[in-house]
Amino acid sequence: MPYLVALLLHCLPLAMGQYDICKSWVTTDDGPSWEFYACQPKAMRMKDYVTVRVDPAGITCGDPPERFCTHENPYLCSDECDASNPDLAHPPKLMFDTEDEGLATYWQSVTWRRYPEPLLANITLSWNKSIELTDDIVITFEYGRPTIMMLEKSLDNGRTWHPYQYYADDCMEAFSMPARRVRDLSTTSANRVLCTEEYSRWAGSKKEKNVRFEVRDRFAIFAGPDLKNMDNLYTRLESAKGLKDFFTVTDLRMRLLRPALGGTYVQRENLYKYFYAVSNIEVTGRCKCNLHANLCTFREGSLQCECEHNTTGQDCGKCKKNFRSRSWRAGSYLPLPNGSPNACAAAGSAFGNCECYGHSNRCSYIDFLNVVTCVSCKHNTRGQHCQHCRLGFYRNSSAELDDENVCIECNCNQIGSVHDRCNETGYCECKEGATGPKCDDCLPNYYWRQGCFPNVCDDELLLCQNGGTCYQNQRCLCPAGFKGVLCQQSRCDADRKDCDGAPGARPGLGPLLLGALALQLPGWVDL
Ligand SMILES: *[C@@H]1O[C@H](CO)[C@@H](O)[C@H](O)[C@H]1NC(C)=O
Ligand SMILES: *[C@@H]1O[C@H](CO)[C@@H](O)[C@H](O)[C@H]1NC(C)=O
Ligand SMILES: *[C@@H]1O[C@H](CO)[C@@H](O)[C@H](O)[C@H]1NC(C)=O
Ligand SMILES: *[C@@H]1O[C@H](CO)[C@@H](O)[C@H](O)[C@H]1NC(C)=O
Ligand SMILES: *[C@@H]1O[C@H](CO)[C@@H](O)[C@H](O)[C@H]1NC(C)=O
Ligand SMILES: [Ca+2]
Repeated sequence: MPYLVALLLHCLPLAMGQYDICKSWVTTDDGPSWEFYACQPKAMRMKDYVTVRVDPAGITCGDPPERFCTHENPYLCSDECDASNPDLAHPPKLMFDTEDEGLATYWQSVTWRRYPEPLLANITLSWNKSIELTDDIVITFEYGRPTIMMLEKSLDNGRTWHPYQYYADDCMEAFSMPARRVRDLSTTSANRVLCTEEYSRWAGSKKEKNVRFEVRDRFAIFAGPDLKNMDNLYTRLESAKGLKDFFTVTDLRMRLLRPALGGTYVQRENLYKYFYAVSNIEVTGRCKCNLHANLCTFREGSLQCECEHNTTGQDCGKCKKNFRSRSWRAGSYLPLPNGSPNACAAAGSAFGNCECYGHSNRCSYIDFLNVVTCVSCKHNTRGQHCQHCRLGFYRNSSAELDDENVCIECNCNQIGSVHDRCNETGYCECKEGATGPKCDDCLPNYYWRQGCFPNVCDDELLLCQNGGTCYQNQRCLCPAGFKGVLCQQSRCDADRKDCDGAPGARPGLGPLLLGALALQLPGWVDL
């Protein structure tokens, strides 16, 4: 019973119902209408929606069956793990079930029989949805907490990972970090990643089972010890850079690096008492919906915000189609107590009739032209309504005008094209000899070398004379005894000793072609 009361008190401030409605029907002087507020879903037990992965393969005990003992009973190794027997198996899902009174169910690793090779295990939790932590992460270990472990988080569904907290019985030795406590952090360091020794020391496996990531202690830096001043916390979350993101995750990973040692050094003669056993991982948080939803539902295997304010997306992270007259913005906790919805607006409704297709949040009236025009068009757009693409960009024909991808960069080849602009289908204007949409190719009879140049020779047309061969259309490789651009000139002219045996052939080309070549090759006059 005392436990239950404590739990209720514990949950109270976070369940207090701030920002829990998105809109209400109100009556004003102009008649009834909707009023909109910033809103967020309730905090939930996130372990109910998680997928788990345990690495490396073969780290879960029981295949083959294995005996183990405990630190309390090191010489009574009668406990058995057997994956093929439901009563003796310890699969990962037992970290997320509901515990019956007094009877813990747990995932268990193999024992440290490969000592001194380290006993390493990763437990990765994925939600495929960004969630905001609202309470401590609590990991419960049976048979002792690891002497070294690390918590990591991802914000992008596991593509990149960042350290979240380090845990060791000796932080300096394990991570070369000084030991710190979250309680000692200040308002400016509330999102610091630190190493703590509080949850790794041996205190008997029954007495101290939990390893925490302290969300509450961090909130308390702003909201006071009982989290009474949540307004201050919300103000800080809104204004302090990176603070909101610090409490946001899509995935968590526990890296277990060294098991409990029972308060002493590793005893090689009995390695069956070293292993990891996790009975519960409690993660409390809410779906991140950018303050545009107060409901989050589990559909098709994923959490999904039920977006209001004419927003859409898994996190309500963009405006609905036809509601993009200004750019999307997250709702704000400020001003207190109801915040700002920053709702998406229907095209044409935002600023009289100045439509900016969602590429600008501002319009301005230009007095001497008597027009209202969008200011600072984003997404490479320009124009009174941000309806054109900037120079060097062209319209994506498969995108709506209010799409962020509506303007595509021309990407004209700098050498091959006349300038960096292109026509409506993305074609650049090419210099002589260049071709292709981006002018990065050469027309036939031209070769590429920092631009397109007309071919000097061509093997097919046999332009190189006297047995010369054409090298990359750029020049003729002449046999000994001949020189000139097309090997047309006998070396005899310059050096009479070489003349013997040189074929006296003269060019066999028709006068027409020779005339053309002469035009192309101004240096070549010796016919
Ligand atoms: C655990 O994950 C980390 C990356 O976060 C990886 O470098 C390491 O190899 C993994 N360890 C195991 C035992 O799979
Ligand atoms: C993740 O969520 C998105 C959006 O709801 C969904 O399209 C996708 O299939 C999900 N992926 C997995 C692996 O569940
Ligand atoms: C969203 O659009 C609907 C019209 O489809 C409108 O009635 C409603 O007021 C809009 N909501 C907000 C928050 O702008
Ligand atoms: C054009 O717009 C569509 C729709 O938004 C998008 O899927 C596509 O990637 C865009 N094309 C380019 C080349 O950016
Ligand atoms: C753009 O230029 C290409 C190549 O010159 C041409 O085929 C295409 O029709 C042009 N598109 C438009 C819309 O003018
Ligand atoms: Ca359990």
